Amino acid sequence: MLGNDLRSFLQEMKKKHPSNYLEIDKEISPLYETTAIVTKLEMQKRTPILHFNNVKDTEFPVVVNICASRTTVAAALDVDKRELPQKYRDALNNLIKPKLIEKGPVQEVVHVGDQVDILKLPQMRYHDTDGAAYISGGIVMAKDPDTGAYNCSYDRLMIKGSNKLGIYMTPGKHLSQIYEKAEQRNEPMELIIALGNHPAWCMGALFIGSYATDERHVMGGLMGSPLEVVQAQTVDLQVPARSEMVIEGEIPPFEREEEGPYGEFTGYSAGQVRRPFINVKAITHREGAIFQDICGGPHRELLLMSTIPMEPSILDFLQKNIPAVQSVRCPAPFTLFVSIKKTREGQAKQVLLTAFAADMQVKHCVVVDDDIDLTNSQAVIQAIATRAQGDRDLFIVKGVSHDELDPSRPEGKPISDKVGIDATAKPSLAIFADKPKVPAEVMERINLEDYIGKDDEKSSQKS
Ligand SMILES: Cc1cc2nc3c(=O)[nH]c(=O)nc-3n(C[C@H](O)[C@H](O)[C@H](O)COP(=O)(O)O)c2cc1C
Ligand SMILES: [Mn+2]
Repeated sequence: MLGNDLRSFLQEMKKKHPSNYLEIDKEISPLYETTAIVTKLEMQKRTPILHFNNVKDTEFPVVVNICASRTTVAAALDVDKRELPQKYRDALNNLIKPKLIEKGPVQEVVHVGDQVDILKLPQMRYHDTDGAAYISGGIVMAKDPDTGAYNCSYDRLMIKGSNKLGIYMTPGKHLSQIYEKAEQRNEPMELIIALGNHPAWCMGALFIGSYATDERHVMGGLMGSPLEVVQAQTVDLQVPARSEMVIEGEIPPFEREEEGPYGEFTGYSAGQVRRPFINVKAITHREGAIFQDICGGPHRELLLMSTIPMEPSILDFLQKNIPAVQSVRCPAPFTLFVSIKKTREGQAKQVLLTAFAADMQVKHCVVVDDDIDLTNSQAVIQAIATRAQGDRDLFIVKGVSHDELDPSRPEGKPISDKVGIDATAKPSLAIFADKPKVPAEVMERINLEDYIGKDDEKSSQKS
């Protein structure tokens, strides 16, 4: 692992991968300006870590794009980017519990009660439709009131005042399930928000899978050593000892306030709705804390943070059930491609049903044979065109519980139709229509240079 917390990781990146790490001393406003820089770089297909040393109206420097490139995340975990999915699967099969220690740097500075002031943190606004400044780069941790098992997730936090945050918990996801249990007991749900985390912790927090799995164990698995934690100051929870900053608080039961609007990963703005909110009880941080931010909306970091953990988790789940599954890819929100080495009739439909069970976010799923390269979306579309028939190979399950952020959902209902497409060759790839090819002997014999000369700029021009 590169470094053992965010700041040591950044130091190592500066030394070893300077082209992927830009430090900016010029003053920048948190009002849309960092998003403008991220957006302009994305237009050039660049996603370096950006470390803004001088952010208007706050003492805290801001880092964004910590997980915005596979190369950076792979470097953080000390693997090549091609080994990243396997590294994640290995972690899932080697979970490591956190280790409670006495003291941690995250509590070098402690603000409790009246000293709490969220308005002193960077007030990040990403897009013109955002209704307020938001904190979007924090890992929210809470525990099940029955079992004590922790859950980790990223949840957008709307700054509502010096000690109050709005929160968006997707109905059906684990944090909302814990909150429902707290409400059934008429109790507040305590939580902590860890900000400024090593990429291994970020990736672990986003594990997709069973409610019972404590994502901190996945973080341990990714690091190959336990996540160190200390006791929080004001709530009965543990906090990561080496995070840059922690916010502690609780969500009262049954109370609601307006939250939103907010530009989301779908590329659309989610509207204002009455939702639960957090009363903040403490903010603790390291000396010279770095504020980690993730650009809200459809930016590279958010997409990658979701897909890097999602693909190996779904692949692991599918292969444990159906070994014929070869690989998976999430090319866009709510969309999954799966490739299989088909061994039985109807197997692709079995894979589709299993994929819908693997994660609530899977809305459209396409299964192809393993001769199709899933990183080539054009090849998948071609397989649908040439190997599928709508009547035989497409099925729809209507009205399934789904992410309410899908702007095409029926008005006011967090449901969606699940669409499965079996785009495998029938009855099997081996006896499907012949694929024309130039005979191997001719391919070998013909030397391109003998006919068209050296591959200069003119001859390689794309049509
Ligand atoms: C940057 C980022 C922001 C996110 N914001 C939210 C959010 O506001 N609300 C939410 O429910 N999920 C959000 N998610 C998705 C969840 O964090 C993610 O699905 C997580 O794995 C859910 O945890 P669970 O499986 O334990 O329920 C976000 C993800 C990322 C990467
Ligand atoms: Mn969970």
